[in-house]
Amino acid sequence: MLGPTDSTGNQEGMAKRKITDQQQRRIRRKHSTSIDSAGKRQRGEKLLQSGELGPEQTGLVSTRYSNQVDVVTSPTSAPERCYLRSNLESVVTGDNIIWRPGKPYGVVCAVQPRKTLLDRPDSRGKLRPVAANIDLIVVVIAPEPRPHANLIDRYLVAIEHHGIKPLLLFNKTDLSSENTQLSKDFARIYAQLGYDVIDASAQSKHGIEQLTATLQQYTSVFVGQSGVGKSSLINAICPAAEAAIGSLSEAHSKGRHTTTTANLFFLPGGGQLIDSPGIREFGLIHLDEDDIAQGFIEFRPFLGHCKFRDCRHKNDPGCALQSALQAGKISPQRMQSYQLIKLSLTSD
Ligand SMILES: Nc1nc2c(ncn2[C@@H]2O[C@H](COP(=O)(O)OP(=O)(O)OP(=O)(O)O)[C@@H](O)[C@H]2O)c(=O)[nH]1
Ligand SMILES: [Mg+2]
Ligand SMILES: [Zn+2]
Repeated sequence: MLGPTDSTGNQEGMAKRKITDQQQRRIRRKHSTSIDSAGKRQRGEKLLQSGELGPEQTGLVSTRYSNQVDVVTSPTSAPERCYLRSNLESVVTGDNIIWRPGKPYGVVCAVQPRKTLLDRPDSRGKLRPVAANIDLIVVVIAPEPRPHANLIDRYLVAIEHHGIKPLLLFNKTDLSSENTQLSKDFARIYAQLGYDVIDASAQSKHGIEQLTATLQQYTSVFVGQSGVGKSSLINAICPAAEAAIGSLSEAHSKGRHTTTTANLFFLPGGGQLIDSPGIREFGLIHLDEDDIAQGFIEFRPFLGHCKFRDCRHKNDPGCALQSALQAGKISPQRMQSYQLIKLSLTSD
């Protein structure tokens, strides 16, 4: 079917003009957003010079928006919206900052050094920080959906690489399914490797007290396959957080908010939780083979002891990892997982 023609009856001319119009619109939009963000950044500087702000104090970023952040100073304080000083490169949820309060807006003046930083690639593949100072990642596992050792190991490698403490939470202990035994076996295997493991059920509330007590000491995040019960667990620990997350993602999909990172919540029993759907899935981005090997904690004593420096830890002569495997110090399952993850790096 032919498309509409312009007044001269020339289809080609119409197509050309259409592209040009579209391009012009795009240029106009781009131009206006850059003016917009530059303007907002200048507002931070103007406020600083205005003399209307309160004295410098410490605070914690609870939410990052495109040009502003919410800052909290205690578990009970209301979030205060702040502009950023123009020289601040990146400020994310979980950042400890120095700020000056003001009505209606304060200004963030400096970011304190970070203990840890989670990042993920944006739509162009560039790594972007998502959340700072997370010191515990709770990997949620359940009999349903069926757990996979390789997936658990991928999480652990990424967590080890970030220098964050992992906790394996085996949820749905109330459930009896054909994978219940498998889930129990995994709990035992990872506990033997030295990982902290908690059995729990968001439904029966078994283990929730122990989880709450553990979370008290940390700024944590929940990760894991869809359907394992992350939201249910968060809800069991802190109903306010889950409700807020729900309403926020709803608002987000309607385009009302421009939250680019995640939200921080104070847990009623102490501790902080950082959450957003985006932060729950993070991959093994930008890891090399050494990082992968280091991510298998029981491999560490043997690394660097292979005969050849470029040992692939497969059939190579004098491989310290293969010797450890023969001696039963490394399980065949974890060795297989390691080789699979290495393979996936080259095919990613
Ligand atoms: N039997 C049982 N079911 C549970 C338990 N925890 C969660 N569920 C159920 O598992 C399903 C998924 O739970 P969610 O909390 O939505 O899982 P999620 O990990 O947040 O999933 P995504 O948001 O998709 O990543 C729901 O039907 C829950 O009711 C539990 O402890 N026992
Ligand atoms: Mg969920
Ligand atoms: Zn080797």
